[in-house]
Amino acid sequence: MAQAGHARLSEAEVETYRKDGLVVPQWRLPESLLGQMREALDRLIRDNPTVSPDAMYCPHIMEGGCQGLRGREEWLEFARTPEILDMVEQVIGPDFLLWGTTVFGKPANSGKETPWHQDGEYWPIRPLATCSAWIALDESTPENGCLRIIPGSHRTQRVRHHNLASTDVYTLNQKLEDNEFDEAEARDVILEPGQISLHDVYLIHGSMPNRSPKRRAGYVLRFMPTTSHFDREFGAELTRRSGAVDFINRPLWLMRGVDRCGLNDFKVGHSPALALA
Ligand SMILES: O=C(O)CCC(=O)C(=O)O
Repeated sequence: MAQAGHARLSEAEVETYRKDGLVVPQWRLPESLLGQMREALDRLIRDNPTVSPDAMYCPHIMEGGCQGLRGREEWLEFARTPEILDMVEQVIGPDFLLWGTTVFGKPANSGKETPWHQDGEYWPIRPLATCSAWIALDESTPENGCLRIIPGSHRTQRVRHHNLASTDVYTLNQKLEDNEFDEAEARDVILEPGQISLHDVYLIHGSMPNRSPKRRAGYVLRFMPTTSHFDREFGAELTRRSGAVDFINRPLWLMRGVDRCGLNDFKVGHSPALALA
Protein backbone atom coordinates (compact mmCIF):
# COMPACT_ATOMS: atom_id res chain seq x y z
CA MET A 1 0.00 0.00 0.00
CA ALA A 2 1.44 3.40 -0.98
CA GLN A 3 2.06 5.95 1.76
CA ALA A 4 -0.55 8.76 1.76
CA GLY A 5 0.73 11.59 -0.44
CA HIS A 6 3.19 9.33 -2.28
CA ALA A 7 2.84 6.80 -5.05
CA ARG A 8 5.31 4.70 -6.96
CA LEU A 9 4.94 2.78 -10.15
CA SER A 10 6.23 -0.75 -9.77
CA GLU A 11 9.11 -1.80 -12.01
CA ALA A 12 6.62 -3.81 -14.05
CA GLU A 13 4.43 -0.71 -14.52
CA VAL A 14 7.38 1.38 -15.69
CA GLU A 15 8.27 -1.43 -18.10
CA THR A 16 4.69 -1.49 -19.44
CA TYR A 17 4.88 2.27 -20.06
CA ARG A 18 8.13 1.84 -22.00
CA LYS A 19 6.88 -1.19 -23.95
CA ASP A 20 3.25 -0.24 -24.71
CA GLY A 21 3.41 3.56 -24.45
CA LEU A 22 0.64 3.53 -21.81
CA VAL A 23 0.23 2.18 -18.30
CA VAL A 24 -2.72 2.06 -15.91
CA PRO A 25 -1.10 2.26 -12.47
CA GLN A 26 -2.42 0.40 -9.49
CA TRP A 27 -2.79 3.74 -7.67
CA ARG A 28 -6.13 5.50 -7.99
CA LEU A 29 -7.60 8.79 -6.81
CA PRO A 30 -8.96 8.83 -3.25
CA GLU A 31 -12.78 8.99 -3.27
CA SER A 32 -12.79 12.50 -1.76
CA LEU A 33 -10.56 13.92 -4.51
CA LEU A 34 -12.57 12.20 -7.21
CA GLY A 35 -15.73 13.75 -5.70
CA GLN A 36 -14.10 17.21 -5.77
CA MET A 37 -13.13 16.79 -9.42
CA ARG A 38 -16.60 15.69 -10.41
CA GLU A 39 -18.13 18.69 -8.65
CA ALA A 40 -15.57 20.95 -10.36
CA LEU A 41 -16.65 19.49 -13.70
CA ASP A 42 -20.30 20.35 -12.98
CA ARG A 43 -19.18 23.94 -12.21
CA LEU A 44 -17.01 24.11 -15.35
CA ILE A 45 -19.89 23.08 -17.56
CA ARG A 46 -22.24 25.51 -15.79
CA ASP A 47 -19.73 28.40 -16.10
CA ASN A 48 -19.22 27.75 -19.82
CA PRO A 49 -22.60 27.13 -21.43
CA THR A 50 -21.33 27.98 -24.92
CA VAL A 51 -18.30 25.64 -24.91
CA SER A 52 -18.85 22.03 -25.95
CA PRO A 53 -18.00 19.68 -23.05
CA ASP A 54 -16.46 17.31 -25.63
CA ALA A 55 -13.13 19.14 -25.38
CA MET A 56 -12.65 21.97 -22.87
CA TYR A 57 -9.10 23.26 -23.14
CA CYS A 58 -7.13 24.56 -20.18
CA PRO A 59 -9.66 24.74 -17.35
CA HIS A 60 -6.61 25.37 -15.11
CA ILE A 61 -6.22 28.85 -16.63
CA MET A 62 -8.56 31.36 -15.03
CA GLU A 63 -9.41 33.43 -18.10
CA GLY A 64 -8.16 33.98 -21.59
CA GLY A 65 -7.38 30.34 -22.23
CA CYS A 66 -8.24 28.61 -25.47
CA GLN A 67 -11.92 28.87 -26.49
CA GLY A 68 -12.30 31.76 -24.00
CA LEU A 69 -13.00 29.09 -21.40
CA ARG A 70 -13.58 30.39 -17.86
CA GLY A 71 -11.43 28.14 -15.72
CA ARG A 72 -10.88 27.88 -11.99
CA GLU A 73 -7.87 27.54 -9.69
CA GLU A 74 -9.06 24.13 -8.51
CA TRP A 75 -8.05 22.52 -11.85
CA LEU A 76 -4.46 23.67 -11.34
CA GLU A 77 -4.53 22.27 -7.81
CA PHE A 78 -5.75 18.92 -9.14
CA ALA A 79 -2.79 18.94 -11.52
CA ARG A 80 -0.48 19.22 -8.50
CA THR A 81 -1.70 15.94 -6.96
CA PRO A 82 1.59 14.68 -5.45
CA GLU A 83 1.00 11.00 -6.22
CA ILE A 84 0.46 11.77 -9.91
CA LEU A 85 3.61 13.91 -10.00
CA ASP A 86 5.57 11.09 -8.35
CA MET A 87 4.57 8.65 -11.07
CA VAL A 88 5.16 11.13 -13.88
CA GLU A 89 8.64 11.74 -12.44
CA GLN A 90 9.39 8.05 -12.74
CA VAL A 91 8.76 8.05 -16.48
CA ILE A 92 10.05 11.47 -17.62
CA GLY A 93 12.62 12.34 -14.97
CA PRO A 94 12.90 14.73 -12.03
CA ASP A 95 12.59 18.06 -13.93
CA PHE A 96 9.24 18.72 -15.56
CA LEU A 97 6.54 21.31 -16.12
CA LEU A 98 2.81 21.40 -16.71
CA TRP A 99 2.00 23.01 -20.05
CA GLY A 100 -1.63 22.04 -20.67
CA THR A 101 -4.80 20.39 -19.47
CA THR A 102 -8.04 19.34 -21.17
CA VAL A 103 -11.37 18.00 -20.04
CA PHE A 104 -12.69 15.50 -22.57
CA GLY A 105 -16.24 15.49 -21.25
CA LYS A 106 -17.84 13.21 -23.86
CA PRO A 107 -21.53 13.69 -23.05
CA ALA A 108 -24.02 10.81 -22.97
CA ASN A 109 -25.58 9.89 -26.31
CA SER A 110 -23.84 12.62 -28.34
CA GLY A 111 -20.14 12.64 -27.32
CA LYS A 112 -17.80 13.09 -30.29
CA GLU A 113 -15.18 10.71 -31.61
CA THR A 114 -11.51 11.56 -31.03
CA PRO A 115 -9.80 10.60 -34.29
CA TRP A 116 -6.76 8.33 -34.30
CA HIS A 117 -3.79 10.61 -33.77
CA GLN A 118 -0.44 11.19 -32.11
CA ASP A 119 -0.41 14.14 -29.75
CA GLY A 120 2.96 15.34 -31.00
CA GLU A 121 1.58 16.30 -34.41
CA TYR A 122 0.21 19.61 -33.12
CA TRP A 123 2.41 20.45 -30.12
CA PRO A 124 5.28 22.99 -30.19
CA ILE A 125 7.70 21.06 -28.01
CA ARG A 126 11.28 20.40 -29.12
CA PRO A 127 12.61 17.79 -28.75
CA LEU A 128 9.11 16.34 -28.65
CA ALA A 129 8.34 14.83 -25.23
CA THR A 130 5.29 14.69 -22.96
CA CYS A 131 3.66 12.31 -20.55
CA SER A 132 -0.14 12.71 -20.41
CA ALA A 133 -1.96 11.69 -17.24
CA TRP A 134 -5.60 10.89 -18.15
CA ILE A 135 -7.88 10.82 -15.10
CA ALA A 136 -11.20 8.97 -15.38
CA LEU A 137 -13.94 11.11 -13.80
CA ASP A 138 -16.57 8.60 -14.92
CA GLU A 139 -16.29 4.98 -15.83
CA SER A 140 -14.69 4.67 -19.24
CA THR A 141 -15.72 1.67 -21.33
CA PRO A 142 -16.08 0.66 -24.99
CA GLU A 143 -19.80 1.54 -24.74
CA ASN A 144 -19.24 5.18 -23.76
CA GLY A 145 -16.11 5.76 -25.84
CA CYS A 146 -13.05 4.89 -23.76
CA LEU A 147 -9.53 5.68 -24.96
CA ARG A 148 -8.20 3.21 -27.53
CA ILE A 149 -4.52 2.75 -28.25
CA ILE A 150 -2.18 0.98 -30.63
CA PRO A 151 0.24 -0.56 -28.09
CA GLY A 152 3.91 -0.05 -28.90
CA SER A 153 3.21 2.50 -31.66
CA HIS A 154 5.28 5.12 -29.79
CA ARG A 155 8.50 3.15 -30.10
CA THR A 156 9.64 4.44 -33.50
CA GLN A 157 9.46 8.00 -32.07
CA ARG A 158 8.21 9.17 -35.43
CA VAL A 159 5.33 11.57 -35.98
CA ARG A 160 3.31 9.96 -38.77
CA HIS A 161 1.24 11.59 -41.48
CA HIS A 162 -1.96 13.33 -40.35
CA ASN A 163 -4.70 15.08 -42.33
CA LEU A 164 -6.94 17.94 -41.32
CA ALA A 165 -10.27 16.80 -39.88
CA SER A 166 -13.52 18.63 -39.13
CA THR A 167 -14.21 19.55 -35.51
CA ASP A 168 -17.93 19.32 -36.34
CA VAL A 169 -17.46 15.57 -36.21
CA TYR A 170 -14.29 15.11 -34.14
CA THR A 171 -12.86 16.54 -30.93
CA LEU A 172 -9.54 17.29 -32.72
CA ASN A 173 -8.72 18.63 -36.15
CA GLN A 174 -5.85 16.23 -36.85
CA LYS A 175 -6.52 12.68 -38.02
CA LEU A 176 -3.90 10.04 -38.67
CA GLU A 177 -3.80 8.72 -42.23
CA ASP A 178 -5.39 5.24 -42.41
CA ASN A 179 -2.33 3.52 -43.90
CA GLU A 180 -0.09 4.70 -41.04
CA PHE A 181 -1.37 2.02 -38.62
CA ASP A 182 -3.43 -1.14 -38.31
CA GLU A 183 -6.67 -0.63 -36.40
CA ALA A 184 -6.91 -4.40 -35.83
CA GLU A 185 -4.15 -3.93 -33.21
CA ALA A 186 -6.26 -1.49 -31.16
CA ARG A 187 -6.73 -2.06 -27.44
CA ASP A 188 -9.40 -0.47 -25.21
CA VAL A 189 -8.30 1.35 -22.06
CA ILE A 190 -11.10 0.50 -19.65
CA LEU A 191 -11.04 2.55 -16.44
CA GLU A 192 -13.17 2.85 -13.34
CA PRO A 193 -13.84 6.33 -11.97
CA GLY A 194 -10.67 7.53 -10.22
CA GLN A 195 -8.29 5.32 -12.16
CA ILE A 196 -5.71 7.01 -14.35
CA SER A 197 -3.58 6.14 -17.34
CA LEU A 198 -0.21 7.61 -18.33
CA HIS A 199 0.67 7.80 -22.03
CA ASP A 200 3.61 8.75 -24.19
CA VAL A 201 3.49 11.60 -26.70
CA TYR A 202 4.17 9.34 -29.73
CA LEU A 203 1.45 6.80 -28.87
CA ILE A 204 -1.29 6.38 -31.49
CA HIS A 205 -4.65 6.72 -29.79
CA GLY A 206 -8.24 7.89 -30.20
CA SER A 207 -11.74 7.14 -28.94
CA MET A 208 -15.15 6.29 -30.38
CA PRO A 209 -18.27 8.47 -30.12
CA ASN A 210 -20.45 8.08 -27.05
CA ARG A 211 -23.73 6.49 -28.10
CA SER A 212 -24.51 5.27 -24.57
CA PRO A 213 -26.68 6.95 -21.92
CA LYS A 214 -23.60 7.40 -19.66
CA ARG A 215 -21.24 10.39 -19.80
CA ARG A 216 -17.52 9.57 -20.20
CA ALA A 217 -15.50 12.44 -18.78
CA GLY A 218 -11.69 12.46 -18.44
CA TYR A 219 -9.33 15.19 -17.24
CA VAL A 220 -5.91 15.04 -18.88
CA LEU A 221 -2.71 16.71 -17.65
CA ARG A 222 0.22 17.36 -19.98
CA PHE A 223 3.69 17.23 -18.43
CA MET A 224 6.95 17.71 -20.37
CA PRO A 225 10.52 17.30 -19.19
CA THR A 226 12.33 20.64 -18.97
CA THR A 227 15.14 19.23 -21.10
CA SER A 228 12.69 20.16 -23.92
CA HIS A 229 11.63 23.64 -25.00
CA PHE A 230 8.01 24.82 -25.24
CA ASP A 231 8.66 26.89 -28.37
CA ARG A 232 6.06 29.65 -28.73
CA GLU A 233 7.34 30.82 -32.13
CA PHE A 234 6.88 27.36 -33.52
CA GLY A 235 3.52 27.27 -31.72
CA ALA A 236 2.45 30.41 -33.60
CA GLU A 237 3.40 28.73 -36.89
CA LEU A 238 1.40 25.59 -35.95
CA THR A 239 -1.60 27.76 -35.14
CA ARG A 240 -1.34 29.52 -38.53
CA ARG A 241 -0.84 26.26 -40.44
CA SER A 242 -3.55 24.13 -38.95
CA GLY A 243 -5.84 26.41 -36.97
CA ALA A 244 -4.82 24.45 -33.87
CA VAL A 245 -5.23 25.91 -30.40
CA ASP A 246 -3.25 29.05 -29.54
CA PHE A 247 0.08 28.21 -27.92
CA ILE A 248 1.53 31.72 -27.92
CA ASN A 249 0.31 32.91 -24.51
CA ARG A 250 0.14 29.54 -22.80
CA PRO A 251 1.45 29.74 -19.21
CA LEU A 252 3.89 27.07 -18.02
CA TRP A 253 4.18 25.82 -14.45
CA LEU A 254 7.36 24.19 -13.15
CA MET A 255 6.15 21.17 -11.22
CA ARG A 256 9.42 19.55 -10.16
CA GLY A 257 13.14 20.35 -10.35
CA VAL A 258 14.61 23.08 -12.56
CA ASP A 259 14.41 24.29 -16.16
CA ARG A 260 17.16 22.08 -17.62
CA CYS A 261 17.26 23.55 -21.13
CA GLY A 262 17.05 27.12 -19.83
CA LEU A 263 14.72 28.16 -22.68
CA ASN A 264 11.30 27.78 -21.11
CA ASP A 265 9.50 31.00 -20.25
CA PHE A 266 7.52 30.84 -17.01
CA LYS A 267 6.29 34.47 -17.18
CA VAL A 268 4.22 34.51 -20.35
CA GLY A 269 0.51 34.14 -19.65
CA HIS A 270 0.91 34.57 -15.91
CA SER A 271 -0.42 38.12 -15.71
CA PRO A 272 -2.97 38.23 -12.87
CA ALA A 273 -5.74 38.92 -15.36
CA LEU A 274 -4.94 35.83 -17.36
CA ALA A 275 -3.73 33.19 -15.01
CA LEU A 276 -2.73 32.20 -11.55
CA ALA A 277 0.84 33.06 -10.59
O1 LIG B 1 -10.36 11.44 -24.07
C1 LIG B 1 -10.31 11.25 -25.28
O2 LIG B 1 -11.23 10.72 -25.87
C2 LIG B 1 -9.09 11.65 -26.08
C3 LIG B 1 -7.92 11.94 -25.20
C4 LIG B 1 -6.66 12.23 -25.93
O3 LIG B 1 -6.57 12.21 -27.13
C5 LIG B 1 -5.50 12.58 -25.12
O4 LIG B 1 -5.61 12.66 -23.90
O5 LIG B 1 -4.41 12.76 -25.69
